[in-house]
Amino acid sequence: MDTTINDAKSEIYDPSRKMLDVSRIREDFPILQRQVHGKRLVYLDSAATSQKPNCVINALSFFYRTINANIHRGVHTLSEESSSAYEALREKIANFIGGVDARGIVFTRNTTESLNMVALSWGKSNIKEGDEILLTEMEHHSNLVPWILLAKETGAVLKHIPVTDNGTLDMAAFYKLLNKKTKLVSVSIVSNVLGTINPVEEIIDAAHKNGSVTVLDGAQSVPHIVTDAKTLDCDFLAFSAHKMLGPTGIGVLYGKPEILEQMEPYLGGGGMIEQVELCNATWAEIPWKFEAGTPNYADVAAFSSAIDYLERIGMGVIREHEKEITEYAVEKLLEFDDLILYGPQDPEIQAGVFTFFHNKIHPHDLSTILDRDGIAIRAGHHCAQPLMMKYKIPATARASAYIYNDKEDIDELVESLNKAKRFF
Ligand code: C6P
Repeated sequence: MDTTINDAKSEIYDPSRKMLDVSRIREDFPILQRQVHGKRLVYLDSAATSQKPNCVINALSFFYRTINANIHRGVHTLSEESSSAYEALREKIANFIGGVDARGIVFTRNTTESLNMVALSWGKSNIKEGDEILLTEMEHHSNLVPWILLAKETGAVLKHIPVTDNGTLDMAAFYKLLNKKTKLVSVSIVSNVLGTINPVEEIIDAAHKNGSVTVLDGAQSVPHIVTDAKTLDCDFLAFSAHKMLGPTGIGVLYGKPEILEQMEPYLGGGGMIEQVELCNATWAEIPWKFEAGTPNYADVAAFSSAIDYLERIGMGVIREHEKEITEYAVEKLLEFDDLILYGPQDPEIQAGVFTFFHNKIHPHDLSTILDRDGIAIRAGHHCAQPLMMKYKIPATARASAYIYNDKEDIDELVESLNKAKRFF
């Protein structure tokens, strides 16, 4: 597998600048060598999906060229190699998120499917009329809609922790909302709109003391900050491979094994059974009980290379790098008197997500103008319509950073924003 960063963390991270050697990292990402409208691609849309390094692209091709066989369904060499690659990633993921029990790692398609699985399986057996499900106003639709569906079906009541003016959770309100009827608390660790890093340790601790089950949406945290499910002691954690250099179509649901064991499967079919008769069936052990049908084992093999890549850099170092970019981007964006910048504006509690609204230029127009300069940002409601309604805006523009971005990318963003202003 080729990657230029090897094992030399110190060579790609400059502790005095607290920045990664981005020019070296960029060499590993073929897409970043391309031009858009004749300009260098400045990719500032990693919160939507990350770009892929050569080692991930090559791992997928290597798998199909040399190993490809269905898993757990044959005893020939290829099937055994394929099965062990698949199971080895389960162990790797378990270590990556803090050394949890690998029996708690279920492969899904994405964060969305992982959260739906909790609602459909755990939720249907444990939530009844009048029970309360506590969410937040800053959740992505993936952590709202599964609970809306469950509430409609069971008669449960949805409650939401409000977001304060500086884009953080109103913790005083959280303590008031938490009560004996609260059966489940489900919160994103990092908001995909505000970048806010939520105090999830405190939330989990209080929820557990209250007897509530806890779910963390880690879609925007697992790729960017150390996310230790063991220390956090969350009951469930959901995330997606495609936001952390891995392929699309692979997600993870971590669940505490003792909870997963009590849950019913939510999909039935091959691979998830122990014994099937015509009118009855028993289930496989966890985690296989939740993996019906042929899984996406080839992308799992490629995801393994993405984890290796991130680990070679180090998640702590990645966070330091993004903190520097956050501080710089916030400072630069606040210089615009016609932009509203959302989020905490504090790198200590903000990941590299910068959402803004220009008082004259619609976010879609802004994004189109930036695209002419080769700059990719996202415009829209970011699958967080309730938050848009709270701010009374239809959409925002959002730039988001990762390991291949540096301050120069922020400078280009700022220059292009200034150009857009002159244009309008
Ligand atoms: N947010 C964004 O541009 P999936 O699509 O299932 O991999 O991830 C869903 C999801 C869940 N929670 C959070 C906090 C997220 O940010 C996302 C994905 C992308 O913001 C695509 S909408």
